[in-house]
Amino acid sequence: MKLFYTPGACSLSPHIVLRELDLPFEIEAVDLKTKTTASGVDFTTINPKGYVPALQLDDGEVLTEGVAIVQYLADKHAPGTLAPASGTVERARLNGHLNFVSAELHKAFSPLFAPTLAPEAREATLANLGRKLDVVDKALSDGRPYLTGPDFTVADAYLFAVLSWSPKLGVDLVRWPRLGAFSQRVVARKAVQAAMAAEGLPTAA
Ligand SMILES: N[C@@H](CCC(=O)N[C@@H](CS)C(=O)NCC(=O)O)C(=O)O
Repeated sequence: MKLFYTPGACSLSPHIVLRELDLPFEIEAVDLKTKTTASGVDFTTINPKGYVPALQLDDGEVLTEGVAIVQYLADKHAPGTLAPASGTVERARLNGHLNFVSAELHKAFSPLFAPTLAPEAREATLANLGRKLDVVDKALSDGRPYLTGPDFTVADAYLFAVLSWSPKLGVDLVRWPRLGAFSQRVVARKAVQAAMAAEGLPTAA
């Protein structure tokens, strides 16, 4: 398998999952500006949508969409470990978290990546993002270490990847101490350290 990724992007989520599952895989970086892979291939020939992550399977099949990739990996390689069994209420809850991180939280961060964001637009973006952060912060209440309870799941890998953008984008997580503690907890995991090191990222949460 080969994961197409960009350092520190949302592709960090499947990267963490591949390492949590201790699977054999390669990684290849993608320049998102030029849409070119490190080996010089036009990335849009691999993922016509032009974004990471993309996972190329050993038979050449390419999977896209982070939430689909992480569920495929968990279900195929360690059923019931990083994702509860399909058809259970627990799995439906996990899907709810994955969908919230993808459709709500990830996309609430996105405008902040624009190099020129007017101050009023930034303020509105931060207010919207704050409401989404309130939701995940609440999900971690009652001493719950991870989104679905005591066990790390694929949703935590994705939440961690998205939260890791906060310092760079000037989002201070001090208002959400549970999210800061969550990031510290996740970054301490061996697989997360290995994924971040492989992407050339600093491992301080
Ligand atoms: N719906 C996609 C979104 C992926 C996405 O937003 N990727 C970003 C990096 S975090 C990207 O590659 N952006 C470059 C672009 O869209 O041109 C998924 O969840 O996999």
